[in-house]
Amino acid sequence: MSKPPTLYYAPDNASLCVRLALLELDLPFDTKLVDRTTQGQRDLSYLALNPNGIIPTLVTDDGPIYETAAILLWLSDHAKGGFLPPDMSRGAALSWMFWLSNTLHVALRMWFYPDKYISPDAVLALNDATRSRLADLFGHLEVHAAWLDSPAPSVFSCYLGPMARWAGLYGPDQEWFDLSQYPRLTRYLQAAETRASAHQASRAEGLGGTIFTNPSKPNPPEGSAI
Ligand SMILES: N[C@@H](CCC(=O)N[C@@H](CS)C(=O)NCC(=O)O)C(=O)O
Repeated sequence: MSKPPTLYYAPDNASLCVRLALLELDLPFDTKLVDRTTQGQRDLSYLALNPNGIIPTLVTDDGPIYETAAILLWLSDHAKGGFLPPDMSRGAALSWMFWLSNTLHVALRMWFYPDKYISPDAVLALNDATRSRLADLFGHLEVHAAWLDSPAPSVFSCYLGPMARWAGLYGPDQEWFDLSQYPRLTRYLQAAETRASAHQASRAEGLGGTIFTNPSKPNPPEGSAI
């Protein structure tokens, strides 16, 4: 990367995953706020970078990159030594990355934006189904993700930390998520939130302390959250 990339972000949005990775990899980068209070993600200038109209986008020497998982993998590909968990095969890494993106993140989006998935009269039923689906998915992770036992930062800690954070903070029911049910995940998140990258991201986006294990609503210096 010859020119520092620019992260189009909004506080506590999926751009947080990318910010954490850039900080963890100690890469210089610029930021541009996408102001969600004015639907900045729908501005023509932003749509020219990311026609999906969602956050994040990372503008790089390779052009604009969108989709959190794609950006994280791209950063890993360009980092010296990569940014995958140690001793993990490329195949296993791709499997888990797609699971985080295609399965867990999609279920969270259904929790946050049910109206994008179903007609208004069926939203309550979808919320009930999604709550139980999310509990199953966090349970699946707890049992099957052996990489949770390795505290080394990676694309996974940068992606999963914010997703665990949001599970308890946003959506129609903010009491349901009980991290204590998942001791392996708890230890993993505790290690991730004590890293300098988490403190720096917290300062930049007003996230408070214990940003993954006991999060509070953000108080961002600018912009708005989900
Ligand atoms: N699959 C996308 C999802 C990103 C996403 O959900 N972004 C949210 C913020 S956390 C967003 O832009 N929401 C605004 C909207 O949907 O209009 C990715 O991984 O980048």
